[in-house]
Amino acid sequence: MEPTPRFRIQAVAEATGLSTATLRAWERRYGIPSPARGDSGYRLYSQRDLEMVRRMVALGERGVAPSEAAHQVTAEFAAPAVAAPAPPGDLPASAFEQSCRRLLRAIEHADLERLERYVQDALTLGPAWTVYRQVFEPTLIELGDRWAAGTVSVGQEHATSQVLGTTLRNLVRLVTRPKATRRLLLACVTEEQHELPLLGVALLGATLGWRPYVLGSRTPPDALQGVLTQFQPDLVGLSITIALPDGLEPEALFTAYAAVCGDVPWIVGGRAAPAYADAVEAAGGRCLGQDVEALRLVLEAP
Ligand code: B12
Repeated sequence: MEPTPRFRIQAVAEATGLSTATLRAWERRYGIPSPARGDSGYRLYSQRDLEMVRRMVALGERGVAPSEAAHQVTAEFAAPAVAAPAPPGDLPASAFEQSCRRLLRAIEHADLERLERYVQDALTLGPAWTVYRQVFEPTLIELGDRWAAGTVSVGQEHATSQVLGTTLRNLVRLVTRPKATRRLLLACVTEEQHELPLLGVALLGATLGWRPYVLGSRTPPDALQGVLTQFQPDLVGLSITIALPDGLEPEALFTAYAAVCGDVPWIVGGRAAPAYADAVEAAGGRCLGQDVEALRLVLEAP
């Protein structure tokens, strides 16, 4: 988990629904969390600090007293999810890292049965979103690097995408709360085939109480139009992983998406999104790039 401090207390209060006074009180009483201090002495929380606060809130909602919750959170955040023996001659690996290695080994050997089994095993390591961030995401990134280096074939990449894609779709379905009412419509921009990142966004949305609808790859503005009236989403998310094809004007493209979305707010994210931030914002959308924490704040806003 990202240990670098970067959130001010107000942002953490907004992200967790707590008052800044409660955050300070928990810090004073239980040392949870212990944020770093900026140059002028203000508190700077890391992603880990934020997760600790969220865990305190979740335990509180289940009726656990704050002092008891504090003990539990301290213990949970002190150790990896599963104590794993250190491989000889190597640094101790967390259960998440071990899981990534196992998945990559199965991919290397193109052993789909093992891959499916290891994916299922990974799901026991924590909540769906945590497993996605800690295991599936790093595995996918490493897979891409190996493909680029020529040590993994397109077939291995496709097979992995199938297994993870199916798993992620199932997770999104399982995590979506039956009473979720806020609708999140997700699509890849025109020509974009990378649907897996969008499934990650859907999983975070479902985890935070949204009802995601994933249209998937290659969704040009007119294709989006057809479903928008039917789904009536509260938010539209567009994903862009690789650069737009030559000859496709970003300004024209995002203006067309804006026209289709009408009054519905729309956001754009993904690896290649920052390159189009100006065009997105000029058309009235919001570009979040790869910043999952910014996405979380958008999804948690009332
Ligand atoms: C799986 C994969 C494929 C699969 C996709 C299958 C599928 N159903 O999705 C297939 C085989 C189809 C494929 C095709 C190609 N791919 Co490919 N692929 C990947 C791989 C390995 C994983 C993608 C992934 O899931 N990443 C992990 C996710 C979690 O990370 P992420 O994309 O950053 O997403 C997060 C955030 O960005 C954000 N986010 C994403 N979308 C959105 C949307 C909103 C609204 C918001 C707010 C946030 C947000 O949230 C996500 C969750 O945390 C990547 C490697 C990589 N580093 O990503 C290469 C990669 C993206 N592919 C690459 C390439 C080159 C290609 C191809 C051109 C060639 C090829 N490999 O066959 C084609 C192009 C197809 C096309 N026109 O789109 C390159 C791109 C390099 C570049 N310069 O842009 C990469 C980086 C591999 C590499 N290291 O070189 N690919």
